[in-house]
Amino acid sequence: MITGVTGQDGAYLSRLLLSKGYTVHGIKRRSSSFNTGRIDDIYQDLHENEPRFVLHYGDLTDATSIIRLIQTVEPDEIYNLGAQSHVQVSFETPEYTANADAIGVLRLLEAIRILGMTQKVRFYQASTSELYGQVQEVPQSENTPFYPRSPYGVAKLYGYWITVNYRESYGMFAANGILFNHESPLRGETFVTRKITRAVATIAAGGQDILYLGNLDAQRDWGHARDYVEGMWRVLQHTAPEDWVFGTGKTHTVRHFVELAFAETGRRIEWTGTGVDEIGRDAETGEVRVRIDPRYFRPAEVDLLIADPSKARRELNWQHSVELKELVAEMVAADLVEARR
Ligand code: NDP
Ligand code: GDR
Repeated sequence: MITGVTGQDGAYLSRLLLSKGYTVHGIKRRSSSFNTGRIDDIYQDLHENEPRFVLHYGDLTDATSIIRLIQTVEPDEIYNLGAQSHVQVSFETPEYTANADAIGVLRLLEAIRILGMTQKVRFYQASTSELYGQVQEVPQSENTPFYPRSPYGVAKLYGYWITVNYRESYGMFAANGILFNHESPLRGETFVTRKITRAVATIAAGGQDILYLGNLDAQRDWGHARDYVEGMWRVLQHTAPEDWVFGTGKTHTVRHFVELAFAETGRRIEWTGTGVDEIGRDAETGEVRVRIDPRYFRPAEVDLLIADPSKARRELNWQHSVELKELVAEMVAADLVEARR
């Protein structure tokens, strides 16, 4: 069972599990517009004989739906990927974010307990490098102290600890993957990487002039989502329920990501000015391509994330396979196809 099946990771994880022979039950929420674009190609008609990919309506803020679905599906593994996952949006909707991202985890764990399935179900919680927040130590490992910097990070902190607590209290196989940023052509359009690759592609196709961004100095450890869902699966196949860091061990600024993305379309960006007056120009034509819009600054920022994934490498034999340049190339190429269409 996958919550958040319609999101980036849900789409990659569904494919991975189907390829391994699983039957996948995805939980999606009701929306007034289509929200299944990332999984439409694997959706199977319910009327087919024994479909292996089944979607159910449910919501992490609705305990009744969670209990009913777990009771009906009787899953062996639950991957809790559902969340209000946008850090900046969490400052605008802090209460909803806490409800879905913190109490939502509790609802799942309690449902498992109420239904007497603590010894049957293996539970994966989508924890995040946002738990580290304000830099305490670099690189960040399973032993680095947490200091979240957003309502999202604080909600995820609860999700992390309630998962640990149910493991310790009830002997559940409940584990956290502490995942650093991972991206793909399926990444949501308002996260910075996809926002950049879409804008670069649209500019190349002649449809947009300027890309407006916030903090260009933030440093992130970016990998490819496909590698990270493999990590999630390995967490639940391990002999014991533990907590694991997944990342590449390399970090780059948002500014560098911008440069790499433009380079994919044969453009070089030259920077002038500082702070909100910083401007990125096309080095050849002099046209302004990037400007700062302070609206994208966050009330509190996470400046530097860099993973120490050595435990996952050592004990799960997990390693990222896609470097940043390759990731950017794949994202820009996919967005160029979209932009030209
Ligand atoms: P997305 O934002 O792409 O997907 C989030 C999913 O959660 C969507 O399917 C969304 O549904 C669903 N959802 C949102 N609110 C609810 C709710 N109340 N009830 C049920 N489902 C809900 O995120 P990603 O795929 O990128 O991330 C997956 C998980 O991993 C998230 O929990 C995220 O916080 C966490 N994470 C992500 C990282 C990353 O770099 N991508 C890194 C570390 C952790 P809808 O499609 O209808 O909006
Ligand atoms: P993040 O991802 O906050 O790390 O959370 P995001 O791509 O939103 O921001 C990364 C960094 O880029 C800076 N930034 C901008 N961000 C956005 N969205 N839009 C902009 O215009 C912009 N300009 C600069 C941000 O300030 C930030 O420093 C993601 C999510 O997937 C979380 O769910 C997940 O837990 C973490 O990654 C790990």
